[in-house]
Amino acid sequence: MNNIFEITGSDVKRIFDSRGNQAVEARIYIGDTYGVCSAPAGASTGETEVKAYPDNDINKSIEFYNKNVKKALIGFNALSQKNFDKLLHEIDGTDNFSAMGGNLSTALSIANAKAVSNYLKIPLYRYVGGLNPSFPRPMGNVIGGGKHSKNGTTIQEFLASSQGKTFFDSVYYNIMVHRRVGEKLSEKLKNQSVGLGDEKAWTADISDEEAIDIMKSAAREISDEYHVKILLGVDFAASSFYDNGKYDYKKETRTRDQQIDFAISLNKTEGFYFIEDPLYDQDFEGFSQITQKIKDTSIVVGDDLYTTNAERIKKGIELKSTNGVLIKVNQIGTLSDTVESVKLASKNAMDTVVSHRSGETTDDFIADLAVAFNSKFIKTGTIGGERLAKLNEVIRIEDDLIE
Ligand code: 2PG
Ligand code: MG
Repeated sequence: MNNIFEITGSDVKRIFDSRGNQAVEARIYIGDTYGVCSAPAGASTGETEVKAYPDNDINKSIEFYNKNVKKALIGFNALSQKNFDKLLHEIDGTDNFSAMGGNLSTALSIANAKAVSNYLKIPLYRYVGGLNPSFPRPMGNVIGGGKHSKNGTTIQEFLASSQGKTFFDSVYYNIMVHRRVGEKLSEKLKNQSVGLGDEKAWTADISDEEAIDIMKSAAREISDEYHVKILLGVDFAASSFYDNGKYDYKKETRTRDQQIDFAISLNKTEGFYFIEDPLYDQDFEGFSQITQKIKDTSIVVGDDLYTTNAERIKKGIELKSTNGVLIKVNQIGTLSDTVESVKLASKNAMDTVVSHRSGETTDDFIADLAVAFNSKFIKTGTIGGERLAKLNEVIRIEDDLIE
């Protein structure tokens, strides 16, 4: 080897994600050491995020890798993550990874960072984030609908974030809220079925208003029983029920103004703290109207609005669209692009929220990223193996750092 961080090989294979869909997993080798990463997949994908696979076909990504990437990586210095990610952009040759697919670039990019952190024998959160790690709060999906289940609520996610003394405690209280909500739904719906959606939130044929009431009463009970503050939130994922200027709910339609008022009332009247994607993903001005009204008592977050894209975040900063940014690596395709977005957001006093996707593998890299980025929350579900993989990893990091 000419340099000690020289990439000696790489490998890409297909595995399966939590929905049973195929997912791409990549390995980057530095001698005997390697980093491995598998990419998740969204269902409510943003219009401007990079596409997971060319023509939706994972095999095209694998072919592209075998033909254009595998050889080009050999001998490359893995230590410069920026150059590695630049190389991926160059090999791809388009401005949005449409040749190789954003999930292949994501898996390779994170696998490279993991290879170096393993080689250096330092945890990924330290390698990415340096000396000042901090702990996010877990933000977990308790009731869900939208594109994540059939016949669920129109709003995609009803979320809880317990503010326990430790991350472990907060995860535990979130699970208690999930459990209590399940009991309340079964009681309410008697013989009707209550199931779990893609992210293991409860899903049932109820209205959004009913979901709000159940969330509030379950959270109040758990809060009283355990003496813990619990923040509530929603991810509207509003692009998924936006149609021609209107927002189509199960039983009613809201105009843009009504939708703005509804989002504001969730904070002002119902006390919800976290408001994600309340409008469709082109309405930067509408977001701004909501944010100006509730920014002192809530975090308004752009997910589909920004797609972890620094150019779009810049626009959001100029228009004061939100005070929070959701962060998903595979929306933009590389770790370096993600870091750029996080830095831009943080510099402009916007909170970051590192997030899972609805289709997940057991990869836990978002745990390290949330700690490295000093994110306010990590949004990654409440139960389910692929969700707990991330939460348990933050618990391990907490344990290591406290000892
Ligand atoms: C979201 C995500 C994760 P998806 O909208 O925030 O909850 O969903 O991965 O389907 O885009
Ligand atoms: Mg979202």
